[in-house]
Amino acid sequence: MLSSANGSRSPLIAALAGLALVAALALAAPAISGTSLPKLAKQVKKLKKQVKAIDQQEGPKGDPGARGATGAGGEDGEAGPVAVHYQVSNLTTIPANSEVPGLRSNCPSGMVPIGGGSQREVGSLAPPKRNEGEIHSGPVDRPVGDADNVPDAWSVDYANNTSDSYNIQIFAICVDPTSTSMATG
Ligand SMILES: [Ca+2]
Repeated sequence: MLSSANGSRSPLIAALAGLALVAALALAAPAISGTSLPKLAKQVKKLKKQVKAIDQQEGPKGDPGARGATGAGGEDGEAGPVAVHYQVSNLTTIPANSEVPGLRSNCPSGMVPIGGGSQREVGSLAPPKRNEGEIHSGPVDRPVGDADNVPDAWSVDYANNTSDSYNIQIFAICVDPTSTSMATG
């Protein structure tokens, strides 16, 4: 430690200064015996050496520095595969001149619908007429207010204002999501 090194150094410097003074006086005053000068010079030299050694002493290791700033985020990884599943309901008959609400196609457990709709049975009356079709089509949470509060099925309300009955199917395009969330407003 610097302070303790300085603490050890101070008395030595004081001694060195004292010896230097005595040596100077000895040189200036012939009354002081000349035979003591080499001895004094030797002591001064020795003390100088000790002072130098103290100066060269390494202090104790300092405290660790503050932690550096967080580095930039890494690049995004490649997109993983997306599991897509088409769920098609059984055929439902839409009677002539009727409206049928709540036709559904339910995604497999754990999957969520990202699209859907209705399709007429292949080979049934075609082409579709203007006065028939979906009144409403969209994702629904079934049962309403379940634990995840995220849609599980595709729902269609269908109207057939023609004089013919025919069959339709509801389809849902389902995916296995990495995460889901729901917000309103
Ligand atoms: Ca749900």
